[in-house]
Amino acid sequence: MTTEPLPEFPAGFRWGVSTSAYQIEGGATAAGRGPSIWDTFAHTPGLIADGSTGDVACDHWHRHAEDVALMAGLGVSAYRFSVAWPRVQPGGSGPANAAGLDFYDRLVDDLAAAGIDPVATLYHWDLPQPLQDAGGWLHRDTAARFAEYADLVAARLGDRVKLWITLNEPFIHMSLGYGTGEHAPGRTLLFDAFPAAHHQLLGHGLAVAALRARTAGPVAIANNYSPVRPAGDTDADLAAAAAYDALHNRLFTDPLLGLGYPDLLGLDPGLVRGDDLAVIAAPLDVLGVNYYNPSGVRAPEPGSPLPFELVELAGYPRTAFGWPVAPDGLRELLTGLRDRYGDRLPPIQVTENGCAYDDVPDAEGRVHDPDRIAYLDAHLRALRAAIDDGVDVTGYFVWSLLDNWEWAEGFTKRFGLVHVDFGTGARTPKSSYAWLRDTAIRPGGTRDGRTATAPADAA
Ligand code: GBH
Repeated sequence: MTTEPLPEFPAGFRWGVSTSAYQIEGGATAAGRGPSIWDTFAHTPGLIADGSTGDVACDHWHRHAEDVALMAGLGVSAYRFSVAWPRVQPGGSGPANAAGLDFYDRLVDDLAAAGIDPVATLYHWDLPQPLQDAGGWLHRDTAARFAEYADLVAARLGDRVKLWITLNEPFIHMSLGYGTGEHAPGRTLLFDAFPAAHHQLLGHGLAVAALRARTAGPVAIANNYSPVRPAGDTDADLAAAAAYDALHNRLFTDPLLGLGYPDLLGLDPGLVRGDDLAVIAAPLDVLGVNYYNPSGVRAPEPGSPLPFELVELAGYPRTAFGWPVAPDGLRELLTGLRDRYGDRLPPIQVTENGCAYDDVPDAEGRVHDPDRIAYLDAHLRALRAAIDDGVDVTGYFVWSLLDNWEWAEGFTKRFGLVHVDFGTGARTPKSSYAWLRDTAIRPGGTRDGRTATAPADAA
């Protein structure tokens, strides 16, 4: 990390933190919530690294007021959370469960009272189990169900949410949930998972229409991107890299921005009906970009079922997850989106960026996480450089506010600015929390005139 002060960000730049419902809430059966595919998956022995579930997670269901105070103390201007579909429609269809929506209603009011913009993601992978039983995202009807659910949430929260995000990372949901089976619902269909791409996109487009009918927007989707680095310069490596780029970076974004599906992928043309592509290409106000790391790709071994093989990138430090720390990839990704999509590209907000480290409290109970500070510092410099390159980036959200339940890794990967003791639920701001507050969000206590109000004893 350099000792140069962070460059200034444009006036009005949105500073935020991100979380998702199943990863933090707990309250698995509270107020009429039904099971989601992640309840089913986590409760299946052998699928989660430490055998844990999200039944309690960070107990945000009971501790949300404390968590809003932590955000106020950090000085963020926005909070990205997700609404749990199985709280709103426990059966996946039909009228809203008002008691489930009450929770988000209170949360949104508490955020507004703290001067924090609520940014609501409608779907962060927690499909109501009854919809999975009917085929999940392989089933076209799930797209229509999603738009009905979007309408119910918009009817209740539409007057106060400052940015709507339809789907989180549909690529990861398709590939790990339906392709490789590492995530719920645990299907292993490889390239036969494509219907889960098309139906998520269709659901997105129908939900955009529902949100436009009920609210003033603005509306976004959050995709994850990974710049692709070919392992060598042979034609076979370059072809493999192009195939992986089309799959990871373009399968969702090309149709969203009106270019139709990339042709490299052999998507079954029978999937796409009528005006589906026009529905999917409904105008977006913001593109949400989640960035973690670039991908190394080489030509597959003969006989491989995939047209590429992922390889470790050499020469980068790694997080506790083993992911390379490559801030240059963020600048490359942002300028690459601008170069590929030009005038079709709406303003970008980085809706997730962050890292897992093995953070442990010291003898005084303080949690020092210099690696996370270095990670955030480097990625913010890369982001600022992309703005200088002319890319319109209007916000940045750290993944995550809290250490939380990291999907198949259970509680073994800590991404938080705030340490969570998963036994007691106790929250302890890490040194990165104070660093972000004092260095990026309001250097010198002044940048946006915001004053930290709580908690007074933050690290
Ligand atoms: C996001 O997914 C999710 O939205 C969020 O819920 C989750 O908690 C968070 O990130 C942290 O995982 O190149 O082999 O090193 C992230 C999707 C997929 C991004 C795997 C990084 C790296 C694999 N991730 N990828 S590798």
